Formats: sequence, structure tokens, C-alpha cells
Amino acid sequence: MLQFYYSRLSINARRVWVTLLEKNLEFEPILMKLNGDQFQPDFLKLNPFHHIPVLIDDGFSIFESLAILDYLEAKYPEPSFMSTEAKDIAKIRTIELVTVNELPPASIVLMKDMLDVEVEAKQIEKAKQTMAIVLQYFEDNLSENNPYFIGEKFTYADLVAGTAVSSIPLLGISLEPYPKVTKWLKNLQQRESWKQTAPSPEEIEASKAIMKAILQKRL
Ligand SMILES: N[C@@H](CCC(=O)N[C@@H](CS)C(=O)NCC(=O)O)C(=O)O
Repeated sequence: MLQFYYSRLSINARRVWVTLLEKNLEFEPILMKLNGDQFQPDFLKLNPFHHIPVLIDDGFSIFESLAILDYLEAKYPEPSFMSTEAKDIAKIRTIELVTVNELPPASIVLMKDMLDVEVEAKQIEKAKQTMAIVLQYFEDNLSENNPYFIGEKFTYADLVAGTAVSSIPLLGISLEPYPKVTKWLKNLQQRESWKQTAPSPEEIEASKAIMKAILQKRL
């Protein structure tokens, strides 16, 4: 059976978790606390960079969430969350990469500010600008009449961007100026996979001490 190393609050893990659920795959969830357990020798053998998510399929171990999604799509193609149209493939890939390249550095700065970890005012300003550019890019790529980025089809663009955008309001950034993004997020929240993987307010609160320790590089 597939083994999935994750944590309830990890956006990088959530995109894999949603994919496993959406593909109706059976898996054994292995919950990591990220309180130092990610540095244990057994875990470092799975990912020398001490990150979750990690997926193991019959002894074959994979890390990097987008690589895991590629693997799951190739090995378990039904239902498919990719397209075969050249322009759609480019759009899905761009949205995935904008999400994983642009959002995390900005999120880390805003998280530091929120958790009272030292960060310069100009970095905060820059992070807010990046958030606004990314959200506007998503807004411009959604339409009034379709539920998802690629029309009626739910794809990795929705899955990857959606799991990340869901947590942006927690950083004090309002989605109100982006009505299409807000509506799209509501569509995603209707999905069973979304409901099942959403962290509760208590879990979010409880994770703050560990997040602060990671951001202060105390772990
Ligand atoms: N690029 C990686 C990022 C993974 C990542 O940063 N995971 C975080 C949780 S969201 C983590 O494991 N942090 C603990 C640590 O780095 O020690 C991916 O997409 O899988």
C-alpha cells in the first residue's frame, strides 16, 4: 500500500493528500510532527532535505510534491487531472510553478511578521506586492462562467494553486479584491477531498509554536 508522510498544516503535503483522495487511492497516512522528527536518520534516508511530503509506493520513495503528483498521474491515470491540449498543459504547469515558486517566499515573510519573528518592513511590503501580483494573475486566468482554471475540468492547476490560496487569508491578506478567486475557492471547498484535508482552527492555532521554531531556525 502507498505510504504518505504528511502533516495536517503542510500546504505542500495537502496537494498530495487531495490528489490521493481524488484518485480514490488507498494509502497509509504517516503523520509527522515536524518538531525535529524530520531530522531523524530514518526520515533523512527518505528525504535528505528533511521535508514532507514523502510518498512510498511498494518500496519506491519520492519527495518533492510536484514530482509526487507527476508520479501519481502517470501510475494512476484515472481520474486524470492533466490535459492533453498543448495550451492547457502550459497553463496548468505555469499555474503550478507560479504557486510553488512565487508564493512560499512571500508567505514565509508574512508568517514571520504574524508570529513576531524579526523581519524587515521592506520585506513585508515586497511580500504583500508579490501576493497581490499572484492573486491578480489567478483572477485574470479564471472566468465568470467556469468553475475551474481549465473550464469545467478540475486539474492540477486548481489543486496546486487552490491548496496554497486557501491559506493566504490566514496571513492577513484579504481575497475580497479578487471575486473570481473567491468564487473558485468556494467551488473547491465543496469537494469532499477539500473538506477532508482542511485544518481546523484549533489545529492552526496549535501549529503556531512549531512554525515559529522552524522560522527561527531553532529546529
Ligand atoms: N519543495 C518541497 C517543499 C516541501 C516543504 O517545504 N515542506 C515543509 C512543510 S510545508 C517541511 O517539511 N518543513 C520542515 C523542514 O523543512 O524541516 C515540496 O514541494 O515538496
